Amino acid sequence: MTMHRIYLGLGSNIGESRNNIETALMLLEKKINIIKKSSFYETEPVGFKDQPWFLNIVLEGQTELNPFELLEFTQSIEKDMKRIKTIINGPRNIDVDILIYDNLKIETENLNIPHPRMQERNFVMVPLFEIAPKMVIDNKSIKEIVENLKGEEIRKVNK
Ligand code: PH2
Ligand code: MG
Ligand code: MG
Repeated sequence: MTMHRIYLGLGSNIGESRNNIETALMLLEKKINIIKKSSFYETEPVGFKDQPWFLNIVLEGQTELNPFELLEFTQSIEKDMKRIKTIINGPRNIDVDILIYDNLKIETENLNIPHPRMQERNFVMVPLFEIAPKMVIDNKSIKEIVENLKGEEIRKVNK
């Protein structure tokens, strides 16, 4: 019964985004022991620009699920929440992404860990830095990665 250390990123920009993320957190707790949660952040859309800003958070958790079971679980939550998704990088009511799973590297068609684009994304790296300021990713300190981010705007929500 080994516990695995995971980091997930959650996002929403359709409907009541705050409620959507809170609902997803509640559902995730069925199989994930949530250890840390970042603040909520309002974030400028990345990729497809002509859409509302997102609300994003990152969490650290522990789970017994293997990576593929975890993917199935996170996707079942998106399905249960009747995920509305239009185009790639477009608007969605809920998105749950696996960022990190132990020190594992996985490259398959459906699952890539660590999340391949996370290092460039303010909406992932800034909340991740908040909850894991000592983290090292690809031999770089997260502090260094965050200090060198360009790009999209991100604002911490004060509540
Ligand atoms: N998710 C995407 C594409 N673009 N932009 C922001 N700000 N936040 C997101 O969560 C996000 C995005 C694809 O999942
Ligand atoms: Mg995503
Ligand atoms: Mg996703």
